[in-house]
Amino acid sequence: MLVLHNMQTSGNCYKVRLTARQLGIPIALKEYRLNGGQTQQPDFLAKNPNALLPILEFEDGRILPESDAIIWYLAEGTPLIPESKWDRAQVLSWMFFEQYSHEPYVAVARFWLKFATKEDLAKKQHLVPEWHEKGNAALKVMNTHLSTHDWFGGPRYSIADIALYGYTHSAADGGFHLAEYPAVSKWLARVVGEPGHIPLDECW
Ligand SMILES: N[C@@H](CCC(=O)N[C@@H](CS)C(=O)NCC(=O)O)C(=O)O
Repeated sequence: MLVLHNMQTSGNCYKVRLTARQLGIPIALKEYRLNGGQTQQPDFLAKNPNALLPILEFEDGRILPESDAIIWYLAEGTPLIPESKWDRAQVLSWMFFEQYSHEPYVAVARFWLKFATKEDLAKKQHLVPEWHEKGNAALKVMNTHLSTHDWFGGPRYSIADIALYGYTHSAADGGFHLAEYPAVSKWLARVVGEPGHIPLDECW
């Protein structure tokens, strides 16, 4: 069976759990503690020298890192990746946007503001305004797109929506005000209404 090396609070790991659940793909979880230091240990570094979760481990020992690559792998050949060449490119375009323009600010602000100790946050406090400025810019781009589209990767719900949902739904934890983005708020509700949706904290 596939094994997801997972941290329950991580939106990047949640993307994989959500995709697997909606596709009915059985996966086992190996759980890591937040701030537990396990990703720095030699046994983990042998699996992912980049020291990050999630990773997907195959029965033959192959390892796939990077949340968006993992959900692409799981969703290949399913309705969660559109068939048309243009729509597939749209899915990738939004997934790259998520990794470059959204996650580094929206997810990082959430991590430091919600999960870090006061002492650790104090060392990063000077970065909070930049995280908020760039995170809000990403939310504005999403809101503009969603003002004229229901979904990100073409005419249907896809892994582009899952990739962006991973941290957008919990953006308030990072000090973002989703009420300022009404089209994003409506899209979040549409995502929750998709068959097989599970919340981030759902036990496996
Ligand atoms: N681009 C990577 C980012 C992964 C990432 O930032 N993972 C964090 C958790 S969300 C992590 O493993 N941090 C190290 C740790 O917590 O030990 C992805 O999308 O998978």
